[in-house]
Amino acid sequence: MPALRCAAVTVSTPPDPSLAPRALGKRALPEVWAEHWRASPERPVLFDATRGWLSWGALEAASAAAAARLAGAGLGAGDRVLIAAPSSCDHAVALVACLRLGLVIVPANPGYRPAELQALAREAAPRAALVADAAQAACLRGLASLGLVTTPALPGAAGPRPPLDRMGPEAPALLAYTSGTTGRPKGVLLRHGNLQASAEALRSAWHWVPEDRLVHALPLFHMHGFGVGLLGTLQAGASALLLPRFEPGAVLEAVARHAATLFFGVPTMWHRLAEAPGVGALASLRLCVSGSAPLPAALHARLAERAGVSILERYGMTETGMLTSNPVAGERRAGSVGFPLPGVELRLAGPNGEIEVRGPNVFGGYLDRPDANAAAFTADGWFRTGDLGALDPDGALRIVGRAKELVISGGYNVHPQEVEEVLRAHPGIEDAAVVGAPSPEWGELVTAYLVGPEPIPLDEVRRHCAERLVAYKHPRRLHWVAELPRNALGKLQRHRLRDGRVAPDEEPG
Ligand code: MCA
Ligand code: AMP
Repeated sequence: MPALRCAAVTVSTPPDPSLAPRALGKRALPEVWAEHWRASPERPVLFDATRGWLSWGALEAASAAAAARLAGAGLGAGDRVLIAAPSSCDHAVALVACLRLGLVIVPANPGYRPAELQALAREAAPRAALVADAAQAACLRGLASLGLVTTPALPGAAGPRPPLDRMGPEAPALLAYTSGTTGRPKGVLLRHGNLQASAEALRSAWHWVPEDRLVHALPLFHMHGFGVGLLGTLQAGASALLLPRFEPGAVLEAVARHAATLFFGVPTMWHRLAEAPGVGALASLRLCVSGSAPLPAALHARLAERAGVSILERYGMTETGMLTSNPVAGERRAGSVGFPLPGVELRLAGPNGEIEVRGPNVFGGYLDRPDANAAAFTADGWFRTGDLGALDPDGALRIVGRAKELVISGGYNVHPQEVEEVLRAHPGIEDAAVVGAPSPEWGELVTAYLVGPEPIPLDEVRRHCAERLVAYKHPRRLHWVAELPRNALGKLQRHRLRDGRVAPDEEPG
């Protein structure tokens, strides 16, 4: 039996009874939204530069109208809709409409290249796709399983108002794909109850109140921007400004101009903000949160020194929503991801301390992948995160490593095998290995080691990757080597490349 150490302490109890976590995992998302739009239809909820402020009442009306169009196009509960677009009010309204109608959202990166998008669509088999980019729409049109593709407006004519807000917590809500290690993407199916549990736990732990206003500069197609930023805002009855992209000046201006109280970022964003002129504007925020990748202790200190803010770090995953957080009231410890959130059980297993979790926020399994599920869950039902942890004496969790082969660059996950497959497909490359090299700005920088009969120009390698992979997966450093380190069984030893134990023939291009 492996050693098990459990984190018994949960993140601090909220001071106010209205912040106590309610019905974790037991309600569908729209149930609580309806309370907000009935109670305060005039209050602002979402802003973008095109639409200005949308009130809760306007969100209800716009999402009902969008749902009517989706229903008019023949879509009904359980149908999957692929959505790929930059952040905007229209995007958020489409997401809310899907969830109210019982549709299952399949989020996609609007920067995916045709092969990536088609692989995802083949696996997810959506009945419809809402895609902002014309080239992406064109590459989906050929797929027989898709009923319709519209770009960028919602499909169909506005029909009669369909039945809305009828699902229970077990209804599927989100099917998010992770690239996976074996070429075939894995579908993470999250139910309404899973998403509600995570959003409600954050509302409670972060003392998220209707008066809070978030500057939201994260993509809506990942759990951080969608599950934490958007669903957290809606769960709390609060408001958010949606920025189409992250730019430090625009964030700082929005904080000041709109009297914001919250900002959530990945460490790369915090790195850029720390050096931005006017970073002191962050001091007016009630809460600054970092997640998706480790926040270096030096960056934590730099932000304290330059902006007077103590960043709160938290930890989560697509499969589980949010898992742990530093306390809002109390020490926000640099290098620690804090304590389990309400409803989350956490233990460290085995000699390396792999983090295993359980709770109403945790997904039920990868869609139609018994192989992957057998590996991902223990016999007693705990989900293996693939992250390695250690507990401080007071129970606070530190992430000390990863059991999984993964590079996290600027908060985006890059699976080395996926990039290696693309590199090996080039006729001038015989073998390739991809690792993450430490980078103060990106956390890890995608770095490729190449073997070939003779080195081809690195620009040609870059062009090859750019055609096939979204920009964040591109190797930023390329090295030719005589051979790749492999063990006696021929297995690639990536750690030897990461440790710099293989000398490159050529310096980074
Ligand atoms: C953009 N580029 C990147 C990245 N982002 N390259 C490597 N890693 C990246 N993350 C490319 C650009 O396409 C461009 O390529 C070049 O790098 C420089 O672009 P730049 O303008 O500097 O970047 P940016 O557009 O400002 O993007 C940086 C960013 C972005 C804002 C930090 O990466 C971002 O939004 N990251 C957040 C990802 C996220 O939401 N993750 C959450 C996953 P070229 O020069 O070729 O044009 S959910 C998760 O992890 C769990 C649930 C959790 O705990 O949150
Ligand atoms: P994703 O699959 O995109 O949901 O990414 C989840 C992974 O991001 C986790 O398994 C961790 O490896 C990593 N992660 C998220 N938050 C943190 C954090 N605060 N510190 C270290 N790693 C993190």
